[in-house]
Amino acid sequence: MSDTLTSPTLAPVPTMRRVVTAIPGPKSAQLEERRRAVVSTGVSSALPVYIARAHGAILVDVDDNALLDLGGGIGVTTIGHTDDAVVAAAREQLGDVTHTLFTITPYEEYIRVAELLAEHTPGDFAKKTVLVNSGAEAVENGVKIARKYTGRSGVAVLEHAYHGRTNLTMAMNFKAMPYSLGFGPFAGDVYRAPNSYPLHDGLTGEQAAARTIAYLEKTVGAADLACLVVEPIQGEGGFIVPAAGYLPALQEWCTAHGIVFIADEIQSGMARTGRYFASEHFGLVPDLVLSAKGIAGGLPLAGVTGRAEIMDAAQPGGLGGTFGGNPVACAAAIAVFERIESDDLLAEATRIEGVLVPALRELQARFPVIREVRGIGAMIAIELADPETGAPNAAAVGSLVAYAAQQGVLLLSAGTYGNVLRMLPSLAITDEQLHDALGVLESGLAAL
Ligand code: PLZ
Repeated sequence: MSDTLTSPTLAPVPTMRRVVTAIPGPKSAQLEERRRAVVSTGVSSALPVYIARAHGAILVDVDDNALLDLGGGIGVTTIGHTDDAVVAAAREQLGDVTHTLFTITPYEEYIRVAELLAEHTPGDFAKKTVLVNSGAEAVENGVKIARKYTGRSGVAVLEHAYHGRTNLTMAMNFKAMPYSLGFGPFAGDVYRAPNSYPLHDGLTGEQAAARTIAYLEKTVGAADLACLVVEPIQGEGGFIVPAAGYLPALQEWCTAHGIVFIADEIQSGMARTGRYFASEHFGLVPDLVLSAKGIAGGLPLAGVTGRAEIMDAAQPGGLGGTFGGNPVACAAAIAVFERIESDDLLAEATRIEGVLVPALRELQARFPVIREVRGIGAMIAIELADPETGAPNAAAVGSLVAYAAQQGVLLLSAGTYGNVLRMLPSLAITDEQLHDALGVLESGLAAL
């Protein structure tokens, strides 16, 4: 294998990690100084290493270190950094037309993305889409549409959920720190119910669903709920895979009571788990599906897609926004869909699971700090706990993330208690790169 890949736009990016300075290096440290003067401290960076170039699963920083990226910008560069087809499509579109505002003078690329979302989201019925700029905006619009359709205002969410940083979505998140502390007053009529967390609740899907439903019926009442918003696999909460049968039981209850069932597939969707949307693993057919992150290969784009009669409840002019469905982002999204289809990228997620899960289970057998290995496809995590007390072990996660960074491997933490180490590599990551990262993780565990 050649040791470099040529990024179409820039100089060669290596295919393996390479650490040539301290992490962060001197140039990153200088940029960090400049940043401190002008960027709000409210915006933080997990690893203040400044990136100059990227390709596939590799990030190259300003000091010429090459990092093996197992975060993908939190599941955004799902088909790889600077994917050739995405770059070419975006570049071409940039020269054709960069912006018109779809609500003034429309363009075909928006329609094509809506067609692709209608085709690839679960469910065989007429679907419509609105395109927006960010995941949080998709959540906001999904709730807005559900409220208009049902004429009700209540919004149900689950414990350990994450839905964004806007006013409504702050109210929908589980974790106050850092997402909402001091940022109130918050949107009302949001109700948070217990979720299914098999490792900790020991409940079957049926039992957990009965608990969620009983909670919502007692504290709100089904008749006041416009929607239930769930992440099929909770992302920031720690890649929590619910017990079998949990989600279908919730959907059934929603359908019986006229509650719009909304799947927040912002982190779990777009080929991340070996299906277009994680809902498919659970046999779910959501009324509305929210997509963002990986949908446009790194360009900002998000969407709400769902049953035509629900999506059409919004009055003309009620949905939209200046940049929503930008032509360049749409052209990139079309290229992402084409790549997934023509190169069978869904199978790549399954390949990655096949490398990561057995290797992590082997590590679990040797390192009892690993409480659980879980996830589907290219969305895999380990939960760490004190082997004696079972207490969440955020310190161990912190040490592993820091150790890996020093070795040039970018890993991300997650979980309400910060005790989950998550991997959401791009589908372009090779087996060799995965084994390399696993080797670093192993020495990090040994060094704990
Ligand atoms: N819903 C399920 O995962 C974004 C947040 C990272 P935006 N998660 C990553 C960070 O620190 O900001 C997310 C998600 C789910 C909604 C969102 C929000 O998407 O595009 O960040 O607004």
